[in-house]
Amino acid sequence: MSAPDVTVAVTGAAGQIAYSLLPRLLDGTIFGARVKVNLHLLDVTPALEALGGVKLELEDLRLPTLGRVLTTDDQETAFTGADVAVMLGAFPRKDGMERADLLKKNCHIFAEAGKSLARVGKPTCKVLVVGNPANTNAAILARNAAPTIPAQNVTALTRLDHNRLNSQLALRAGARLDDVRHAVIWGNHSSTQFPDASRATIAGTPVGEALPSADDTAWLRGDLIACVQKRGAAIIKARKLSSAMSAAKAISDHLHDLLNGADDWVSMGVASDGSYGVQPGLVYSFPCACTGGGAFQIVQGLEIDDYSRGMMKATEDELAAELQDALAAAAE
Ligand code: NAX
Repeated sequence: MSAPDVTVAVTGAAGQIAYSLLPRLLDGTIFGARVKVNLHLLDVTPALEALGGVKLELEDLRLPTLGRVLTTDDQETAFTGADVAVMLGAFPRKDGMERADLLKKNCHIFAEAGKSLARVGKPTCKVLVVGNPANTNAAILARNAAPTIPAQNVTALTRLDHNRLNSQLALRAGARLDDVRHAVIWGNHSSTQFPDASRATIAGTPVGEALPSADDTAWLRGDLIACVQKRGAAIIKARKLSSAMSAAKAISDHLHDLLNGADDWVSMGVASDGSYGVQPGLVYSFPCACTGGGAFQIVQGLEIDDYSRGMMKATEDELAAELQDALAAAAE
């Protein structure tokens, strides 16, 4: 018996992350080697010609997992029948643009996307928001996609930050990457995020014992956090473009674990249910345990010290202000 097809909608599909992501959606890792993946590729009208070129390249990959490829500038066409929607398309921040203007533009885009999903989306569709400001865009989308799409089906990408944190710990300790566990991101995908290595283990050893020197201790609470918080800016400075290859890998990791389960905590921006005192309604990055099929739980019962509480609150406050500004913009 052949495996059923899966349909993935990708918005912003003519952009640079999509160019690295699309082959990953077809490599069998996320959906299985025998599953055909139908791609619904959405971009704005002026990008349709470039998107047509992407479609030609997808055919030239000669991958047996490639199903139907549809290119469109119409959201409802893209979202119809989608099992997964990866939301890359967002208004980019331009020189001289105020943060409030960016929130306003994107609030409109993600509100409209949510409404389209509510009209034509499958209630089981898993929506991953990547376009920035990712957490707040996800919160806006979720409000507008309800009740068709439950809020827990809408997540925001903080896996890139998570991967950055885990890689830096492995590099410092000279350890294998899969020996690093329980290092997570709290809060916003922005420079206020809290990369938290306090519960990390490296090959089963608590991080404080694996990295025991005074230099290591200072690094764990200082340069490590700053490095992860500012990594995106460092890449833009060097490449004159934002992260794309690593973002595509992180999206693939996020979808893999959400759909297939994971044996370690992962970081995902998810609708707060009040866990750890975080205001419900915000999409906040928590340590999550994924059990497959899109199911996950926010890891409960972690002890939070005063330092961590302060870091978690600062990023929560930023998210609360972003959501308030976005909602005010939407009401204008
Ligand atoms: P690009 O500018 O290369 O591509 C964006 C694409 O979206 C363009 O083709 C554009 O035409 C399209 N687009 C714009 N408005 C649209 C709309 N209303 N509907 C459909 N398509 C639309 O950006 P890229 O580097 O691919 O990044 C995509 C988004 O990911 C950006 O918002 C970026 O800031 C964000 N990122 C988020 C990350 C995260 O961890 N959450 C990390 C990587 C990245 O910075």
